[in-house]
Amino acid sequence: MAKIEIPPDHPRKVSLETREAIIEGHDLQVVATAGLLAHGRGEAFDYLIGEKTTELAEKATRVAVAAMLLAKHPVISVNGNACALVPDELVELSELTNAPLEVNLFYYRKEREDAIKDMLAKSGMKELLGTHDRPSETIPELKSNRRKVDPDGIGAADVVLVPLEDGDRTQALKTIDKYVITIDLNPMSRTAVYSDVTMVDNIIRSLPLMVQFAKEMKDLSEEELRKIVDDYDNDENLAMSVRIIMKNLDAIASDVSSLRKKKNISKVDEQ
Ligand code: PTJ
Repeated sequence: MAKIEIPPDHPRKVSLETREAIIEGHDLQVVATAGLLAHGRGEAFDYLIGEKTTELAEKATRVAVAAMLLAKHPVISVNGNACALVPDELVELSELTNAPLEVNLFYYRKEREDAIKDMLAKSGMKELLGTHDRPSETIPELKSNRRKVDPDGIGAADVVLVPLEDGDRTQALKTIDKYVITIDLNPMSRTAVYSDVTMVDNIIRSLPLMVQFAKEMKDLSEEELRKIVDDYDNDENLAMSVRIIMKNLDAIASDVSSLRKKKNISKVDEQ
């Protein structure tokens, strides 16, 4: 399918380009069809959060990186959406934090696993755990395809980064005592609530920020990293994220003139 050209001055350029990356990923079988729906839900929450990294999300990102740097065996779980949107950053973060990449799909098909492996290889990935030709073990608490994990990866991990997850798996990973870090634009999702650290941010912003922080923080002492993690409260982070959404909605509802202005601007755009 031909990629559409988005004019450089289009007011929704970033959002449309991200959508194109997901569609292209779907054409390549990297993204599941349900991944298109998941992306749409993410877009809606991103709109509500203001389509930017909030101070809260920035703090959570710092905590997430500190936990990965402190971990004995961190692992980054990769699904179709994450791979399609930030393949380069997944590989870079994996190298910076010594966290292997493990493919773990809800809608498993071998063609998808192969397509994800190819896309990550193009971004410089050397090894992918969790593939069908590797040994596997199961998370007994889980019934979906995600129950299969790599014994050298998630099976042995103390800290797992699970971006854009479904709630069941985060809960299951918690019951087997993993420290779970996630990226989820919906602060009310089960994944967001059950995780130890939730970056309420778009993965297209949070992964590059994780890479930047991993570079900046890699020489911090264990004590300094531990303090960053210990001072953090994820429930507070989620409650405040919901408040940001309410504040944004309240600002729109109380400013009728800005809505009228927006409407007039769109009329001019259409001419
Ligand atoms: O590739 P697979 O087969 O493993 O399937 C991946 C999906 C994403 C389809 C699967 O994990 C799934 O169904 O996820 P859910 O239950 O739809 O949850 C995805 C969550 O990610 C939702 O809470 C969305 O709001 C959120 N989300 C979607 N896009 C983004 C996002 N959060 C951050 N950045 C995004 N770009």
